[in-house]
Amino acid sequence: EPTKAGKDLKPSDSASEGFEVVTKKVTESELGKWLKSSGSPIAVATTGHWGSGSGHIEALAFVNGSGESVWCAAAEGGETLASWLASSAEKILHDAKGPMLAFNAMGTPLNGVAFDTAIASYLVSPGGRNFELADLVMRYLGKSLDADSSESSAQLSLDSSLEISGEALAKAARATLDLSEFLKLDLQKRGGESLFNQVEMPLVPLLAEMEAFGIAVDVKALKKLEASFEADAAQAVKQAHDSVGHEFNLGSPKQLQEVLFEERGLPKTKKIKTGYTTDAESLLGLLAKFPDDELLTALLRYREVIKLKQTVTGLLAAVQSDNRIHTSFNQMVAATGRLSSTEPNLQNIPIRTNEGFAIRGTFVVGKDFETLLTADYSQIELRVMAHLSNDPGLIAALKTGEDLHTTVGSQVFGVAPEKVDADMRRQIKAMSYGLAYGLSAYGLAQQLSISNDQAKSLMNTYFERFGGVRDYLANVVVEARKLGYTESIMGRRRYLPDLNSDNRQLREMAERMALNAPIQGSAADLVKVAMLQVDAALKAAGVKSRLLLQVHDELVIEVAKGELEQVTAIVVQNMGAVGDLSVPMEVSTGIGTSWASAGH
Ligand code: DCT
Ligand code: MG
Repeated sequence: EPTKAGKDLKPSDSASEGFEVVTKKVTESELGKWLKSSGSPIAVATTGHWGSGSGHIEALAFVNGSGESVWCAAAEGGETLASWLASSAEKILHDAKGPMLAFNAMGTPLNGVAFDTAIASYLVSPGGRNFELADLVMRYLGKSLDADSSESSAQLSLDSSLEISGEALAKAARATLDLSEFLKLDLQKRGGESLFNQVEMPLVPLLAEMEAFGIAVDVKALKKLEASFEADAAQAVKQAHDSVGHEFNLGSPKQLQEVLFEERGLPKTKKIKTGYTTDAESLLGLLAKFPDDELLTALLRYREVIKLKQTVTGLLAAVQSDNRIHTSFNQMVAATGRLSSTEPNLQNIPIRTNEGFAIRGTFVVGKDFETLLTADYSQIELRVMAHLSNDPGLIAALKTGEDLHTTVGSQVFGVAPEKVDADMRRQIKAMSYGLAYGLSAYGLAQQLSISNDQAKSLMNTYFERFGGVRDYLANVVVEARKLGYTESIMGRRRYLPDLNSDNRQLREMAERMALNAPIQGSAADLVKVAMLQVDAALKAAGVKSRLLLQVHDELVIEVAKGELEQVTAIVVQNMGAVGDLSVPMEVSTGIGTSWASAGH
């Protein structure tokens, strides 16, 4: 009789404050029998390695609902293991995306992961920095995993100590099972089940798939770009040297201070331990006062191109033998709910600059495909803000389909839309996004280079026209202070204990987060649902085209020959239908053989 998880769980030996698990190595046929009699769910822990869209699993341990355990070497599991992994039999894993990559690469895909304890703990504590199994069981269950297994299961060696590894793995599986019981209840208490089950869990295999696909790169063009940024940097160095009249190290803060504040006699910046700061912000401040200063211009240009060069070098290092870049999407890093990526970090590629355009130009369509298709949401934060605030003016402005910032500008400045000039539009745009990001009047003044009073008065006029937005934002903070958290449209919470801090700086930072978190969190919800629905619709249509990337509010799809029209329709329809907001979700698309030319 299969055992329901939790029902017959033997309480672990709390005296030892560890996990006592009896396990044994099994053959393929023993594994088959054990799995059959164990039912579901089964907690699984693996050892192996993974990353860059691939990986390999060495061994697996299994723990069933009664706390019984077996383990086996992956190579000895045979068809029995493969078919169980591929089946929908419910599995519980900790941070399953890595093992999914590895199993996919081995040709034995892992399906049926019903509960990922890392993902669950992220939703319970989205600001957490550490989602290692050993730390979580210590935090939530007050129990320790043995040192060798807490080393992250990927580190275990199988060579000389097979039995020890099996035991450590079994403990990890048992810890995962116990943790899942705890987190399931905790998620329930926090109303996070549907976000977990409908969004975050289904996203895990999708992200693994996208990482395995990767995106093709024109390596030659990328190397050229690296060389050209190097040349730009060298030129900026020369300009700086020429301007000063002698050589110096642009990377040395000490030499910089001497050149800037002594030799050049520029006004001193903020005092720091080692003299005066030469950070980007203060140099920009100086440049604003001395716009013709060649040294400042060269210095800032140098820093910019060095960063670009590093980005490109990082991209080159990430290219795999298939000439594709397989980034790792991270579901647990951003407290807002947004995805982030590493190796490479795709958010690092500048959006609007020529250099960013050049970098995206080296991401190209793969050889068996016809084109890249990009699709992104316009003004997603402002649409979310309109929906959440229910402000009739902002909703109407978004429904007209006219240029949003012009429409809002015309109302705030009280002039006809055609009288809203570029500068007015720019101010209004900064104002609107500023509100969505919790920007203060001071921050707005800085951004627009206007006085604090001017910024305040702009804000007041804005709020007169859009009172719903003002009331909503004011209420968000009050509510969050009372509850201790904010919530997105789909119930994604952000806990902000500092809202009640005695420290004014901490409190104000928490207030800005409270303003932004529901908007940013809802945008994250919507983009994630869009990914899932686009992916499901592409699969249902049986096309070969596939989702490759998600970055900012954009999806990048690789389109197979002859499928463009169908795929564009699927993408636009599914992205547009997400969320059921009180305003339309506007989607714009572009096509091209590179990510740059597919931009819009
Ligand atoms: N953004 C911001 N603050 C600004 C401008 C932009 O936070 N002052 C962010 C949020 C939106 C994102 O950048 C994209 O910027 P744009 O494309 O410039 O925004 P837009 O609303 O689409 O405006 P436009 O119609 O001018 O493209
Ligand atoms: Mg835009």
